[in-house]
Amino acid sequence: MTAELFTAMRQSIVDGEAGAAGDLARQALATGVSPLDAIERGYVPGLTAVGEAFSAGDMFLPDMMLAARAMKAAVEILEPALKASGGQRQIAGRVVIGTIKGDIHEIGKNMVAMMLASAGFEIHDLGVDVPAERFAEKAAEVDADIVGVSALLTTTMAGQRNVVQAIVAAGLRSRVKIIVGGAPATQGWADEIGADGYSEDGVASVALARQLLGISA
Ligand code: B12
Repeated sequence: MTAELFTAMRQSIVDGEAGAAGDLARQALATGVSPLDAIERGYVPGLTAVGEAFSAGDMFLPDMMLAARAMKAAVEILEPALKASGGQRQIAGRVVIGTIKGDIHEIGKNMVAMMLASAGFEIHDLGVDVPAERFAEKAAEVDADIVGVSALLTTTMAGQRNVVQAIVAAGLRSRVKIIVGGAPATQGWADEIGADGYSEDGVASVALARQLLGISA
């Protein structure tokens, strides 16, 4: 039963069991469950639960680290299938993406990068803890169409504004679209800092990137 599989996936993240998370990912692939469904309906709810338990003081940093490790183990197994499901290989546009300085959360950023890659975008992933100027430098170097900035902390999201400013300062603003995301970001925040868009997950990021570049679906 798929519902049971999703419940087990969620639990493997809550328990921080990388082995179990990986086994369930293999099981999903073997039984034809879509890798995207496995991530979004199975594993991500586990991370959400861990975040809530952390806020409530019922879980601690080591638990969150184990949960993240289990998530990575699952994503590693699902990634090839996720990428293969993308189909067409024509380059839809070049994207520079990274997590802003001071912030090392990478799971969501990696998922957005993966989804964009599977939709045909060329991805230049700067990793985590990336200074604002680095986004602008890389955008100039690869002639990026889109710069994506992830921030998961209320204390680091201000850095997304710095990226907008760095791109303006580099004289690139008219040819680069800037998108932001991460749990604290909203459309209102994107508007406030002068970004071109916000999206809440990987699938919506693909739609947003296509829309900004005028590519019909
Ligand atoms: C896993 C995790 C960690 C792991 C990260 C491991 C890793 N390699 O990434 C570790 C253990 C390292 C960690 C550390 C910390 N964490 Co933490 N962490 C989380 C947790 C549980 C899950 C995050 C996650 O991966 N979610 C799953 C992904 C798929 O979702 P997502 O990241 O939101 O991404 C999606 C969208 O946001 C969007 N998106 C994301 N990026 C982008 C970018 C673009 C361009 C676009 C368009 C869209 C987009 O699409 C993604 C895919 O659907 C969250 C809780 C939560 N519910 O968010 C806390 C959470 C983010 N952490 C928190 C905190 C406090 C910390 C620490 C400060 C704890 C500490 N005391 O040290 C440190 C900070 C370290 C640092 N300097 O960055 C708080 C933040 C509170 C706040 N409001 O600021 C949270 C919310 C937990 C909580 N409820 O208190 N954490």
